[in-house]
Amino acid sequence: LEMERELVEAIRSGQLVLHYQPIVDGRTGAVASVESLVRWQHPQRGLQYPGSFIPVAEDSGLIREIGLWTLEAACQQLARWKTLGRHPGSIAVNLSAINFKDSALIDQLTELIQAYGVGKGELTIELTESTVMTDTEASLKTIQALRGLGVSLAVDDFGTGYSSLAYLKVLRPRRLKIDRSFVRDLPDDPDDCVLVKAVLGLAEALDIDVVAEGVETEAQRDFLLQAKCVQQQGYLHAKPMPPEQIGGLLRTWP
Ligand code: G
Ligand code: G
Ligand code: NA
Ligand code: MN
Repeated sequence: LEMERELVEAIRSGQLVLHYQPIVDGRTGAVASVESLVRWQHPQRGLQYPGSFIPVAEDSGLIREIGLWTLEAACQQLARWKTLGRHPGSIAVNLSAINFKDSALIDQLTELIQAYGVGKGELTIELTESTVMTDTEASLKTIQALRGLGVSLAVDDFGTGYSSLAYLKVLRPRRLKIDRSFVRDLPDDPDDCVLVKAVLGLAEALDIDVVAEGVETEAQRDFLLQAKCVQQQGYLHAKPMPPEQIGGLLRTWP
């Protein structure tokens, strides 16, 4: 309850910040797009990571405000970068299942896109596999509405939940992110090698982009490149960083 009260204050007084982790072309290191990750700049305890407060926000309902705040902050940052002649490709925002199932989401996004001049494909919503793969009928409606707004869908932590391949075909996300637990033991674990290649083959057949998460070593990077997984994210390439640090790495725009 103490934390709940602090979180309300944090939202109100601007203590939440977004950091950005690049998704790069593993061949060149060039930034292909970015993922936003929320942090809480706590006045006493310092920088807090989402694992310490997102679950509290989900239980208390505050996640609705945080979800809207992150979407607006990301759209604002996108517009700022474009004004500065930089472009992140696409900004991904992580949303909780509660946000995805919120009937206000599409109206909120419609307003933000208008207010900040967000172009088609410039905003991506990142959701866990279990969020999109449960209640698929409702999910499909929301995903179609997102698509209509030019907002892309990325399925996060792919492989850790239960995925029906049939639903993947129906829901057609723009991007799958292979969970880092499958990347960690590459290229030594033959099972993981086969799994990663299988996901890549499946995604190619369905025309879905793949991002490998948690790339920490050159051996992982090189295995993935050989398997034609070009888009990579992880500490080998870049850690999450504040917007002023990443700005210079973005491609010039227009
Ligand atoms: O930033 P970090 O690597 O600690 O992120 C840990 C987890 O928190 C990840 O699963 C990530 O998806 C989640 N997360 C990060 N930012 C946000 C956010 O803005 N909203 C929600 N709901 N989850 C987030
Ligand atoms: O669930 P999600 O994929 O959104 O989680 C993102 C989290 O993963 C962030 O907390 C980020 O700091 C972390 N992360 C990003 N790259 C790496 C990596 O190479 N190794 C590890 N262990 N964590 C990473
Ligand atoms: Na994510
Ligand atoms: Mn993930």
